[in-house]
Amino acid sequence: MRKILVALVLVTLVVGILVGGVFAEGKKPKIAWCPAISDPFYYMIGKGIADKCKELGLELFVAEYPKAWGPEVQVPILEAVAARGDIDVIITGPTSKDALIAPLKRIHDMGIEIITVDTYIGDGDYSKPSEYSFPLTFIGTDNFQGGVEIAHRLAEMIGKKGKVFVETTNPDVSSVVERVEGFKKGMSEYPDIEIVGVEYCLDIQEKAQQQVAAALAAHPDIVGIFGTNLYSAQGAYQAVVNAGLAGVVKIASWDATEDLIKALREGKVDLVLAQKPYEIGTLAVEAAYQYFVEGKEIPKRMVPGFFFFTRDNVDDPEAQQYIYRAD
Ligand code: T6T
Repeated sequence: MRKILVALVLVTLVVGILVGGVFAEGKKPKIAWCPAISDPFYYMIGKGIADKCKELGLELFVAEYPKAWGPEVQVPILEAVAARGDIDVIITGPTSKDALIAPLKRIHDMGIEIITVDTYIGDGDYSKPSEYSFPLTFIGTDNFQGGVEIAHRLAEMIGKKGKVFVETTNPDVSSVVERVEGFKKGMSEYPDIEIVGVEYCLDIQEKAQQQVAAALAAHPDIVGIFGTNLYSAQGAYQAVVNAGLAGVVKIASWDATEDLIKALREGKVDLVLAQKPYEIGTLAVEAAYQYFVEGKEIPKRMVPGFFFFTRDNVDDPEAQQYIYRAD
């Protein structure tokens, strides 16, 4: 009996050491970065991912940067990456909160972990069981809050009265949907401000420009415009400049591209919200490392902040870090 007990203790110890050892060492995951689109914001996320992978000694595969936004372009890229057979975790920004659930689930079922950055699937709450709660985490800006704050700042700029217009990208993309909702919520506090329209440019700058030009023609008394992402905002200010209304129509924009920062300096844009894409990228890789190598539980949501550029602070040395520069 004693011998059996000793043997049992020994077996338990050996198994414990083995399991503990595997856990402590962990497997370094091979990461795939699958951007949602080719734009300076996504390049900055990619830069954060690449730098952090280098620092942590992780292998990285970078998929192509799609030229257009949408599931029809994104899904085949994701599927090809999954089919490689050597990827442990895919970091991606789903281009639709609904249409990407099934394709990402199929990839997850192949044994590949998913981290969503910038945009989420479903309602983005991966902490409660649902058909879309399988990703490890969502890392992105508090878009609703950003929209609320933009509304208040734009309201101040236009004297809390008049017509405003929103140029955005798609009705099924979590990031911009929240920005518009936050903006509407913020504007609901100003009874003398009317939102005369919301248009969708599908992330195509020329379309944004045409839609804003049409809105200005239909409502010549528009005094403010919110462009919810870089292509919407860049198209919006160009339409306003072409209409000879620069400075008259106030423009609040999202995403600190060099183009928008220059436009801010030149008085063609009045406010720029900068997200923190580099930090989003580094956090995603850290999460993968902690999960695979350290066996840690990952928070289901991580929210880097944002920064507002105005003409008053645009040249401050400490503000320069927030400009998207992917060189
Ligand atoms: O605004 C970003 C991103 O946050 C959004 O989800 C899509 O558009 C951008 O990539 C800018 O083009």
